[in-house]
Amino acid sequence: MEGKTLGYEQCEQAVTWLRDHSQHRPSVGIVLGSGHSALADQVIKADIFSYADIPHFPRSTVPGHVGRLVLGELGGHTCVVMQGRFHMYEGYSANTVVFPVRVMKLLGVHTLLLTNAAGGLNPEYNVGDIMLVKDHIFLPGLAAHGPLVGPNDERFGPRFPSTSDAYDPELRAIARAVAKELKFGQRLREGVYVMEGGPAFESVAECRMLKLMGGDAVGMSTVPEVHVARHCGIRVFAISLITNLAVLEFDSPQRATHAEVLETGQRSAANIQQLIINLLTCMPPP
Ligand code: 6GU
Repeated sequence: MEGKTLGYEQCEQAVTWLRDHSQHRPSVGIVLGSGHSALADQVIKADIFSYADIPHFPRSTVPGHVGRLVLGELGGHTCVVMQGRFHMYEGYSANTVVFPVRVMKLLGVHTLLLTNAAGGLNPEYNVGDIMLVKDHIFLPGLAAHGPLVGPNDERFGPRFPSTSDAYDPELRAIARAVAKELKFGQRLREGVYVMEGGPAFESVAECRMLKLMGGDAVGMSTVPEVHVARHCGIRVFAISLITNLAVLEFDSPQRATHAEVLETGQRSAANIQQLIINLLTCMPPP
C-alpha cells in the first residue's frame, strides 16, 4: 500500500500547476472507466496532460486506462476529464485514489459524472445494458477502508457526511429522458452498484451474496470518488456499463475476464458517449 498522504496542500499545488498550464476553468468533472476513454477525444479546445506531469498525481497501471487529464469543452460545459482512474486494487490507498476528485473541487468543479464497467448481478440485466447508479454498497468503506478514514480536513467537508442522497435524482431524471430520446429502451436500467476491492472477480458464492444483499451490479471502482465528492459538496451522477454477467451458478463454464470487459466497453462506447454528451447538454447548473 502506498503510504504518502495527499492532503489539501498537495491538491492546491496540482491546481496551481493546472491553472498555469491551461486557460480552462472547469465546472464539471468526468471520470471515465475501463474502455470508455474515447469520450475524452470528443473534448474541444482540449488541453491534454499526462498524469506523470501533474504534481502529486498517481500513475494508471491498468490496461484500458490511458492516464491523461483532459481540460476543455464538452456538451456546452467546461470539463476536466480523467481518461483512466485509480483503483484500490492497484495498491493505492483510498486517499490516493480520490486525490484527483479533490483537485477537481479546488479547480471549481460542482458536478461529477463517473462511468464504470460492472458485472450484472440482477438476472434481468443483459450485457450492454447501461445502469444509472441510484445507490451503492461500499464493501471496503463499511470496513473502514474508505477515503474519509483518518483525520478530517474541515476545508473539504464534515467529519460525518451523509451518503443517503449521493446520486442526484434530478440528473438521473434527465438521463432517463435522454436515454428515451436515444431509444435505449430496456437497455437503460437503474440500480444498486456494489463496490468490492478486487482485483479478483467474485466467486459464485460471493456473487450470490451480493445479489441477496440488494446489489444489481458489481465492480471495483467509483464509490471512493463518490464519497469524497459528496463530502466536499459536489453533485454526483454515475453509470455502469454491464460488460458481463456475474457467474451465479456453481460449476458454470462462464468466466469473467478483463478482455470481455474491454470488448463490451468498446462495443457500447458510442451509447455511453452519447448519453453523457446529451446529459451535459441538458444539464442545468446545480
Ligand atoms: Cl463480474 N466483478 C467485478 N468486481 N468487477 C467487474 C465485473 C465483475 N465485471 C466488470 N467489472
